[in-house]
Amino acid sequence: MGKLLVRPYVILLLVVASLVVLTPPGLIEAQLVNGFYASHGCPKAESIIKSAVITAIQQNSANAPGLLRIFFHDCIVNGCDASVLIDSPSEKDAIPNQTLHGFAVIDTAKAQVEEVCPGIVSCADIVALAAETSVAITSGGRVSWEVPTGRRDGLVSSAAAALAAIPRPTDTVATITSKFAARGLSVEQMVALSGAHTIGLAHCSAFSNRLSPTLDSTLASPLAQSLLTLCPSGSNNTTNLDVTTPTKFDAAYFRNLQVGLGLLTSDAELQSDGSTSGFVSANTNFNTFATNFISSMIAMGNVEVLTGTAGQIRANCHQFNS
Ligand code: HEM
Ligand SMILES: *[C@@H]1O[C@H](CO)[C@@H](O)[C@H](O)[C@H]1NC(C)=O
Ligand SMILES: *[C@@H]1O[C@H](CO)[C@@H](O)[C@H](O)[C@H]1NC(C)=O
Ligand SMILES: CC(=O)N[C@H]1CO[C@H](CO)[C@@H](O)[C@@H]1O
Repeated sequence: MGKLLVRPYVILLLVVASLVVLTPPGLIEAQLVNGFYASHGCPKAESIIKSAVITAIQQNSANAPGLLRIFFHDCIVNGCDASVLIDSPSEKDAIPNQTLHGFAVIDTAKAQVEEVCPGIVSCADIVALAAETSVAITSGGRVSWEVPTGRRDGLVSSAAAALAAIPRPTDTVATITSKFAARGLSVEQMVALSGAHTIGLAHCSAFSNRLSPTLDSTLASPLAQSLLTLCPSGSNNTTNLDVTTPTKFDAAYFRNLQVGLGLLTSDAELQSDGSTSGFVSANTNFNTFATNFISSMIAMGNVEVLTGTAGQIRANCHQFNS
């Protein structure tokens, strides 16, 4: 009787033991956790970074969309490893990077954590935390979440890789879907993440393809007329990605798409393409969008992260440690 009871435990123990032995240490460690720095030498890291980002957004509200976009460009190229922050020659040389901004906010936050706990907090985690704070502020606290942390900084940054991986505003839904799929992100997640365009600006060059040589007939007429005035050929003007509530993180972006008020081709096509229009419709509900956006940001934040002893903790976010 006793033997019969013991046996399954013995088998289970053997199975568990062999799994532990056979799993490479890298795989056991390769996971982000909520509040990593609380138990890894910098309990104040998250609060320091959060207040640095809040201060920067209060000083210049354009920092919120700037920081959110930096996180996307970081993760979509070679994973979330702060490769986007490296100075030229680097990803910054790629054309889509030329309008990125908000790097100084990352530097300020990094300087403040370095003062309290030098060499502990990665630039990649600062980028991820800053994106969340930007969303929390612009949503009036309605969209916020615990950001899994423990990323380390990468050792490569390539303009060619950035050019290949970052979706273009003129890409088709199929191309954009495959660029997200290459990072393990689904079409549903891609649509939710595109909702980031509920805040921020685009330059005329990002949507001039919709104005000339022929006017895109899916663009609502009053918007088309104002964009034609805003964007004479060669113009460096900018306009809001969300034409109705440009500074509020809300679901208006998706409602805009349904009535021809998407700004970029890549926005407008989410509505006209049958593989994405259902997700656009679902995300017009704020609570649905908030839930989808949060889970998709966490998924994007996990793309090809370096953890454990991989990579390094950069001393200066702009440069690899020498
Ligand atoms: C789905 C494919 C995407 C394409 C083709 C795309 C493309 C663009 C383009 C062309 C701009 C305008 C840049 C400029 O002219 O200055 C822009 C801005 C922006 N993008 Fe995206 N994007 C995409 C997805 C995302 C994602 C997933 C996020 C974040 C989760 C994001 C966040 C932003 C933000 C916040 C801005 C405004 C930046 C600012 O105001 O400085 N985008 N995007
Ligand atoms: C910028 O936009 C304004 C309209 O808001 C337009 O009158 C002006 O010509 C544009 N400037 C440039 C340099 O494109
Ligand atoms: C376009 O505008 C940006 C920001 O307003 C500025 O930094 C950049 O130098 C301008 N580029 C040109 C070609 O005018
Ligand atoms: C923001 C940023 O770093 N932009 C860079 C993009 O690439 C060009 C060309 O190398 C640089 O001049 C910009 O500084």
